[in-house]
Amino acid sequence: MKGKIIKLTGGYYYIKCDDVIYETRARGNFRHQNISPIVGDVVEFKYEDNNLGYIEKVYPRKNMLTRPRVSNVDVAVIIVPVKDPKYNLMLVDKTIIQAEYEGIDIAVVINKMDLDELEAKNLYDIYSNAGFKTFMISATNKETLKELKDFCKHKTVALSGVSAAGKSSITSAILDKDVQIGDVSNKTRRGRHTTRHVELLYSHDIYIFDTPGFSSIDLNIESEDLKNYFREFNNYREKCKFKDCNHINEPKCGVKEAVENGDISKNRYENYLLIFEELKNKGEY
Ligand SMILES: Nc1nc2c(ncn2[C@@H]2O[C@H](COP(=O)(O)OP(=O)(O)OP(=O)(O)O)[C@@H](O)[C@H]2O)c(=O)[nH]1
Ligand SMILES: [Mg+2]
Ligand SMILES: [Zn+2]
Repeated sequence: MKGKIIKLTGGYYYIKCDDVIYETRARGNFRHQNISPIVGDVVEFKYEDNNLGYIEKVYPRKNMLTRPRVSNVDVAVIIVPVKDPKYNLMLVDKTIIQAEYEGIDIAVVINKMDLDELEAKNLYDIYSNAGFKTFMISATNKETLKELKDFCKHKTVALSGVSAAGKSSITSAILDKDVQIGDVSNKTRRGRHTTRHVELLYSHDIYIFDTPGFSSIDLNIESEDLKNYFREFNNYREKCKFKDCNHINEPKCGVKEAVENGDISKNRYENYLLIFEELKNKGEY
């Protein structure tokens, strides 16, 4: 039988085939093939009554993300909370880089706009000016979700963001489903890591990967390649004097000029510099 893995917990894979969910295990020999099935994979599996099923084969993946660990994604949607917890744009930019690297479409969702509208608009401007499809919403207010819901139609959407960014709230509101939602610690203003496993949830025409929050991401790219994953640089790099300009210390740099003119967000550019240093130092060890 052929189906799609929608959940993985405790060594069991839950596979959706038509409208039935089968509980299965991966066969041991997957280890030798250096492939382990992940949520989102389309697989071939055997299932006999009263017996646990087995996954026999993983079909080729269209793409995959490492954080969150999912495959066959149409769009990576990065959830950025305005407040409670405060956004972490370094993490947002790294998540974007990973998706750019994998060639996956990206959208940015500024959530919890009810908590600080001015700040929400500020964040919205950074990411929409950089060239991303950007939404400004309150997951707790359905009225603000219409546009995002329309965008998700007929797609498989992978949500990511820190704990309490609102991933499960958004999943629940868009799919009209009960999903476990956490809260924010009074003391630290951070989330409690309520969602523990990746799960692919769906209604008839939308698939959403609800995923656990994460607060760090390890990029496996060369510092010299980093500039290719900041899409807004593309509009200005022709003005750079050097063809292989990294837009850092080089003279006559179109990107730096655009930052000074306010055409490229300072915030994004500063994160570029920090991530570049990080990748360079990593390469040296
Ligand atoms: N004020 C406000 N609170 C929100 C909004 N969206 C989510 N929350 C609250 O934020 C808290 C965390 O929401 P979740 O949906 O559980 O967050 P999550 O991203 O799934 O978190 P993890 O599963 O821990 O990664 C809950 O108390 C939500 O009610 C919003 O737009 N406005
Ligand atoms: Mg959650
Ligand atoms: Zn340059």
